[in-house]
Amino acid sequence: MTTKGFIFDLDGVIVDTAKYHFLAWKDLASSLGIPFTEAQNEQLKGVSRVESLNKILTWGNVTMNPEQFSSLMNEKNKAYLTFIDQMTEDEILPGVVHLLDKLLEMGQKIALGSASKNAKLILEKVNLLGYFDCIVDGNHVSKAKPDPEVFLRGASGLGLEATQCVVFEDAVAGIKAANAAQMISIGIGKSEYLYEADLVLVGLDHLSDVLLTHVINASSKNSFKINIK
Ligand code: B16
Ligand code: MG
Repeated sequence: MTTKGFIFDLDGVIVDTAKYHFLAWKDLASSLGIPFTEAQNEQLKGVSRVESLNKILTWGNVTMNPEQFSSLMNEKNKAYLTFIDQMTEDEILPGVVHLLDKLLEMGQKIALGSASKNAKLILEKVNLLGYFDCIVDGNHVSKAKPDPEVFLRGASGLGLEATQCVVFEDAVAGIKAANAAQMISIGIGKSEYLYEADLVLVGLDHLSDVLLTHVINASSKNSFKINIK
């Protein structure tokens, strides 16, 4: 059997931490008098912490000096970590553990490719860290998704070519990054947003054994697309 590298995004694919980002950003925004909605939070998915704060300040038409900016970033992260601290295995999204077990059993390689600087801590909290051969997160990249850097580093960390890798992603920018890296891109969420992905599933629990076999045996991104049509 061929060996592929399976690169997982974290928030929106393995766990739903977006709800905690929302609560922490909402508190911070309201302390600045900036309204912040769940729809705006959607636009922060997959976006780095710095960029998220930049967006919120732009929406609220608020400017500040670098010291204030950095202190708000710390404040938001402190609030976010109080939620992360309470996380347990119960918060792992459906189908994740089953898929990870299956990949392990099949001798496939597994990596994380996330924008979060808290990724390792979150994987520890939900007891999944042991599955990952390589972790690339917000601490290791200089260019955010849609730049392919995070996934290219994941491939090299696994000792594989980019074309031997598959990405699971819930954010449009992440799908663009996977495509730019020439990896098979599997969108997790709604096809109305993730239409650039090679395949879209509502959740990892919808990845059937037949589809997984197609993914593993695909000789290229293009042949995968043709085979699943
Ligand atoms: P942190 P992902 C992303 O995670 C989140 O979707 C995004 O909302 C967040 O701003 C970003 O991580 C940075 O997170 O503040 O923990 O460094 O989807 O790339 O796993
Ligand atoms: Mg995500």
